[in-house]
Parts: sequence; C-alpha cells; structure tokens
Amino acid sequence: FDADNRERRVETLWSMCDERARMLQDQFNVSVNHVHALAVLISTFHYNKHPSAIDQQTFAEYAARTSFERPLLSGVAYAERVKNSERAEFERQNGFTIKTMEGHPSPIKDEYAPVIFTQETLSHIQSLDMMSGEEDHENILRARSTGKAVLTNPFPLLGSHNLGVVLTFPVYKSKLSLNPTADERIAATAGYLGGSFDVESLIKNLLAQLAENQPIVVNVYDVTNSSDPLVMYGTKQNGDRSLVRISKLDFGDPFRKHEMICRYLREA
Ligand code: WA2
Repeated sequence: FDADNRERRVETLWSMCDERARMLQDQFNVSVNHVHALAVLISTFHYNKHPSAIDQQTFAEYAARTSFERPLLSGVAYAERVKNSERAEFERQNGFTIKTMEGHPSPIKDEYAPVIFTQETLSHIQSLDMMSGEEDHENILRARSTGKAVLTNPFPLLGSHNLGVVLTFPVYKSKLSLNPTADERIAATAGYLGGSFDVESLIKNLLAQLAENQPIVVNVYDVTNSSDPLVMYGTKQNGDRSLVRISKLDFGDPFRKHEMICRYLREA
C-alpha cells in the first residue's frame, strides 16, 4: 500500500471531517441566532407591551412557522421567573400548579422557572419548573448572570430520552442598565427562552445527507473537562483506529469546548 494512496486517504478524511464539522457548526449557530431573536420577541411583545401580545397559542404558532430557521432544535419554550412570594398569584392566574421535572407538584423553593409558552413539540414541559432539573438549573443561573447564550453538557432530554443539549437565553425586564453587573442582571431577570438540540437524531440526519461512498465514523464530544470527554454524538464503532482527524467545533458558548473526531469505517 503505497505512500501516494496513503496521503490521499489522509487528505480525504481531513476534508470530509472538516466539512461535516463546518456544516454542524453553521446549522448550530443559525439555530442559536434565531433563538436569540425569539428572546427579543418575548421581551418586546410580552413584557414591553401592555397588555402582552403573546399567549401560548400565539407563541406556538409563531414557533412552528419559524422552525425552519432552527434546523437542529427539536423545539423552543419560554420559562418565566417566579419568586416564591409570587407563586400563589402566578398559579391562580395561569390555572396550573408549578411542577417538578418528574411531574409532581413543586415543593416550596425560593424561586421557580415554570414553562408558560411552548412550541407544540415541547408541550410535555409546559408548567414544569426548569430549575428542578440539574442541567437546566445550571444553564439558567449562568445565562442570567452573564446575559449570554449558554449550553448544557449532553444529557438525556425529557420525553425523548435522546441525548441532547439545552440552549438558554435570559430575558430581562426593561429596567436593565447599560453596563449591568452580574447582580443587576440577576435582579432584572424576567425569564428564560430556550430550546433543545436533539443531537442524537438531528445530527444523524445532517450527516446522512452528506453520506459518501467512503463511509466514516463521526463522533462529537463535549471536551470542556479535557480529562473527562463526554459523548455528545456517535456510537462506539471502532473503525480504522490507525487514522484519525479531529476537527474544531465552536458552538458559541465560551465556557464549553467541543470537537468532532472522524475515522474511516473500513481499513484501507
Ligand atoms: N427543553 C426540552 N427538553 C428538555 C429540557 C428543555 N429545557 N430539559 C430537559 N429536557 C425553556 O432554559 C429555558 C428548555 C429550557 C428552557
């Protein structure tokens, strides 16, 4: 097996892996940008307009009709911040009890993040307190103190049990000052607009569209903690271990690091 062939095999793997990483990153980033726009929509039409111009039905319709803008998201939802002192009034006005992620009535806590608007595809998280889930809870705290889009590590999503990551944007009351501190941000928080990347099924779809005659094994890892890489996508297929390409991925949350690892399915 000569050096020329070997070189071509290396180059082909590099370009196939880089192309897939670029496509995934692009689709991820356009999805994030559109969720950002939805957060602005909530702020503009739900909080800065009296009475609010958005209810569950309006949100669900808008989310469904714009879902083509968010190719990797299985759905979007809005969770409102509710302090314990406001809970009774909130539950009376909305006509439901705040529930834990397991679906039971929530015990008393300082504050809650019950979902009030959902895209139809996420209707199963309606009225759930997103602060009662470990990954969602971390996301909510990090989003509201930074003002930025944040991602969870990969975990099994509610309902589907597929591996995914949750994206969260904070929504603030209009009172937020120009260069707010973290504490000012937290105090002005109105709620959390987010969605779920159903990584398992949606990346598979994306990669299937690119399938070529040279089958490759693609894995995506969350390598935020370099000594404990977390599988985000891909099965444990071995492939040809002698040749590996690691392509860079940037999903826009500087706190998290991701990479794509590719190898040939078959040996040369
Ligand atoms: N969305 C969909 N499935 C999930 C999930 C989630 N969170 N958490 C676990 N499975 C409304 O950060 C606010 C969405 C959370 C946003």
